[in-house]
Amino acid sequence: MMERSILEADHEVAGIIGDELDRQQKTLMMIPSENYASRAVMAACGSILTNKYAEGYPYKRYYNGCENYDKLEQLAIDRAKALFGADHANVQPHTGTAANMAAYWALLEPGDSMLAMSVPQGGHLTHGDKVNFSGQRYDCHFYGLDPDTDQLNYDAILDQAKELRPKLIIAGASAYPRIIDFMKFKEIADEVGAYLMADIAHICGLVAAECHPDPVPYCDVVTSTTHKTLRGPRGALALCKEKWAKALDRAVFPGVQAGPLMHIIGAKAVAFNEAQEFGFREYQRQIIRNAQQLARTLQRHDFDLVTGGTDNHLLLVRLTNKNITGKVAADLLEAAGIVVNKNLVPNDPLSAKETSGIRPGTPAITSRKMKEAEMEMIGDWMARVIDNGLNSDGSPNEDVLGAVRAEVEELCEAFPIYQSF
Ligand code: DSN
Repeated sequence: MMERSILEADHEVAGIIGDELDRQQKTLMMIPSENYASRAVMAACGSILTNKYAEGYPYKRYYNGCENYDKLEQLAIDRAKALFGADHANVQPHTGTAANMAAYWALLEPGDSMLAMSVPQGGHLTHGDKVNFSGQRYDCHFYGLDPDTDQLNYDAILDQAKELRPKLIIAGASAYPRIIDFMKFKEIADEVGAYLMADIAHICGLVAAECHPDPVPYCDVVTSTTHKTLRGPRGALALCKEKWAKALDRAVFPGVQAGPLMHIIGAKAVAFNEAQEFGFREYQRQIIRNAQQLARTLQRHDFDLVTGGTDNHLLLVRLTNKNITGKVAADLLEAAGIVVNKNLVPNDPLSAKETSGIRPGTPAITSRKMKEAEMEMIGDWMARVIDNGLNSDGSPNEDVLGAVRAEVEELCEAFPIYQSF
């Protein structure tokens, strides 16, 4: 039984994986929080490291037989610290949510106040939204964007912070196309005596490659996922100043999690190493150049970009002038082989299920080695689909969608992924 391949052991699951490989190969993955992990990262994820319990931390485990896991986790920790220049790293959080939960657990008591960006303005569910544990366990308040610029207004955030005197300020977003100035956030936090945390899940690779200002010198804790721009395995990490090291470690284990996923920690170590390799910085720069080219192309087709462009890996497109919802646009684009997600735009009159916007991003297509010329083609196709993808009776225009899909597949074939699979 142990020696059978997945094809021999389970043709149903193997079949679905095969179909998914086909989908990933033949479509443009433009959800900005997704990426293609390397074969080396996936080799660690799919390795015998999955077979072991290793509760505790390196050289302080609750299980026997951990000698290799101690070395592995210490390697991942050392690589994370070196990559981000952090005093301390915890590489065990299974998800960004767990990392954030542990950060709050380390810094706050239940009922303490925090100030973060609201979800409708581009923040994240785990930054205090009322439907999330964070909003239920803590006293959460929100800053938004400047109504004139749709960008962070640090003076307004300072005024709000002075009024609220929160114990924690969170900097970080999941749908914000501009630079986040962590130094300004630190000034605000210092002025009101708050702790500062940054959640850099989206921009982690950009930060590691010095293509985005670095939060580490300014923050008490920095959390991130590892699978977005960083291109590692699906998982997370938390970095902190030395003074928080013990509290953070205790918060992750035994506070929030029990057994660590050692195969994923192995894959994180691989990813941290890849992020130090020659080529990673250029990859991150190209992500940004591609996003900016896509922005220019879409603007040529009269698309309204929130903030008028992008400094990072994603665009937020307000579709109001195109008379189409984010949901319908994303579904039409998917039918044409371009996979983006619908997204709320600032002050969106529609619900999160419909939305007035989409949030395309370039990390995964840049991993395929696509560049500015391809971004122009993709921008043209997006315009064709959104401008002409519906018939006058509201049904999908199969001719337009089919024609674009054929061109998308041709492009994907020219930029293959996982060729040896
Ligand atoms: N789901 C992630 C994103 O797409 O931004 C954030 O958790």
